[in-house]
Amino acid sequence: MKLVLATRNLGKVKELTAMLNTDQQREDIHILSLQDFPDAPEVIEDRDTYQENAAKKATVIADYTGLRTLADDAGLEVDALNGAPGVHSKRWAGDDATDAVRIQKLLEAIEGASNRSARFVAAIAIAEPTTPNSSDSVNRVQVVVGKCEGNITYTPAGDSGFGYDPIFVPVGYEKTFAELGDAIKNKISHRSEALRLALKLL
Ligand code: ITT
Repeated sequence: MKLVLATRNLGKVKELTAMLNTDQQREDIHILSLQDFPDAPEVIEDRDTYQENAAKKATVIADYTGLRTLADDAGLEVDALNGAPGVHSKRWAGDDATDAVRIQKLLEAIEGASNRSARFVAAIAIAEPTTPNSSDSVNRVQVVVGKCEGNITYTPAGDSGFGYDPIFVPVGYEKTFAELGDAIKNKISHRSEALRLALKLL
């Protein structure tokens, strides 16, 4: 079965591929990514929820490729910021911000906060392409959600993973995702929980 990963985030491609190949042992799935479709349209993430953004990305790319497509929309919810940056995690610090800039802005925003609890949330959508004679768009996309609770550190540590991984310590651990490395992150992360649920749909 062919499955397109509708993401331009290479950190996500790496994690999803590793989880599908090793942890979930889905050798039956032939993984393609947007690198295989360089002219695929850019999908604007303008919805209010992770679920809606993931569904939008998956359906647009499924229709473009004509193949079953998986999309992931994720974010970090910080309690001291009432859940921000949340669904706006990518653009929160400006369109062209780097991971380092996003991290710095977050650490400054919660400087002095005693409650540093937070969670990663990931929605994964799986969409089927529209078939020429079908008007049934109701059931062609399914969405699941995974979460991972943790706390924000005072300084970044570690260099594996991507995004906010250097400042997020998952509950039950004393190191950041970026220090713990891919093998542990891929077992306990928001994305791994969502992927486990998503694979039940395939
Ligand atoms: P695609 O839409 O192309 O998939 P993206 O980078 O725009 O990639 P998201 O909108 O889903 O991805 O994620 C928004 C940001 O949230 C992302 O750029 C990271 O900074 C952060 N993020 C998401 N998942 C993360 C993870 O597992 N670890 C650390 N940061 C993460």
